[in-house]
Amino acid sequence: MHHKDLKIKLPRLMDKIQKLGQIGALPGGGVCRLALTDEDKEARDLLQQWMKQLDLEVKIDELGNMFGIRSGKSSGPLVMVGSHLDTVGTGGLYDGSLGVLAGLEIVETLNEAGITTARPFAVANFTNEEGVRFTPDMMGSHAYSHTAELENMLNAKAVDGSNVSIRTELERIGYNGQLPCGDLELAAFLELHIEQGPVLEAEEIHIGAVEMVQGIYWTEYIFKGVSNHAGTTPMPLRKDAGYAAASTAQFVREQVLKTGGNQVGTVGLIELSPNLINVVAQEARVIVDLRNTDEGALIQTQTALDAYVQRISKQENLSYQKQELVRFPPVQFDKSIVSKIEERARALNYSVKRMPSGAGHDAQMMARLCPTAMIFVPSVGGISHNIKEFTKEKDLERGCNVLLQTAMDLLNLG
Ligand code: HGY
Ligand code: MN
Ligand code: MN
Repeated sequence: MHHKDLKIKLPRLMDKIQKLGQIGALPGGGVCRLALTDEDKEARDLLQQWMKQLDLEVKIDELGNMFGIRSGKSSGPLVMVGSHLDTVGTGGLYDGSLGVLAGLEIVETLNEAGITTARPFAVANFTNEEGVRFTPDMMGSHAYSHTAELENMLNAKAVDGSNVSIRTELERIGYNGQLPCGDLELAAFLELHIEQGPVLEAEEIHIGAVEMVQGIYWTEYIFKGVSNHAGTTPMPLRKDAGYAAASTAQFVREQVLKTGGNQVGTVGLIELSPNLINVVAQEARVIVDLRNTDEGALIQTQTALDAYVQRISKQENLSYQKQELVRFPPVQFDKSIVSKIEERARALNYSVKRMPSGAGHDAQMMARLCPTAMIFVPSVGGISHNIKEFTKEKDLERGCNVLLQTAMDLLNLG
């Protein structure tokens, strides 16, 4: 059978999505599987079980990245598909999970068809893609692609100030593997992912052939003032860290709108201390997420923000600390694979459009290592990082079929 007639089995894929979605399930729907928590361990254990049932060789590397390997006729560089099983605290069933489970579905489809591919095939689950419990995000693929020092990643401390690190949590859940990080030689990497934005749905297009991922900057500022009585302290005498944090969030919005174009900016985390109604905050922690497809404009926006933080600190008689948590430049995907995705989508009579990714993904790290590209499927209402995240089954099927066809093209080069 020529691989163009191969199709995945949607009920089998949906069954895995539903089963995995029970791990870390939130009472009102959605999931919470923060990196290296018990819920992440449970999901990893289930993935290992599925990989072994499919006769994949399971390998786990020093950063807990997981790989299920299916041998090919040659033992050379392998074609890898994958994504992540960790989620944000208000996650959905599809962000990350789809890319990993679609890889397993491809293996089942090939096994059923009795196909041995020229190149070996791997399905990957990367550690801590979301970066919400430990920064930076895309951590596992970041170290895999040798763009981050493994030791620095292992020493990363939890954002919530609890005294746990990636290293101690990997040991605790038993995923501190032996495989050197980045050891598997790759011929190509593909990631199927929900769009997490409104474009495909709005334009009624089935498939996104993703050309690039925008640059991402995460910066932490900690303002230090003096806590004081909210009633008795005259305004000119206050050293109010809370005010500096709030005005920084206001500045981010104003500056982002001034930059225009594709610039976006978010202040999703503000923590005040002591965080009490009638106490002027002595300390305020703000983490700012800036993104842009245009690196020059992103740097300009970040520079303006740093200057503002300096000004407001001086004006309010505060000191402050700054930490650069993430500095990921925009990444272009492999043009020939993007064209292949377009071609395969059209051959399956799916509509397809080239587009950038607003969200960060493991593929943006892997693109520095080997020819890489991504496939998007529509998100209903453009919603993600929200328990209401939803993608229609037909769209999941389309995305998985395009992944299968594109992977087969790459697997049979040899
Ligand atoms: O931050 C991101 O875009 C990704 O979800 N980690
Ligand atoms: Mn994701
Ligand atoms: Mn995400």
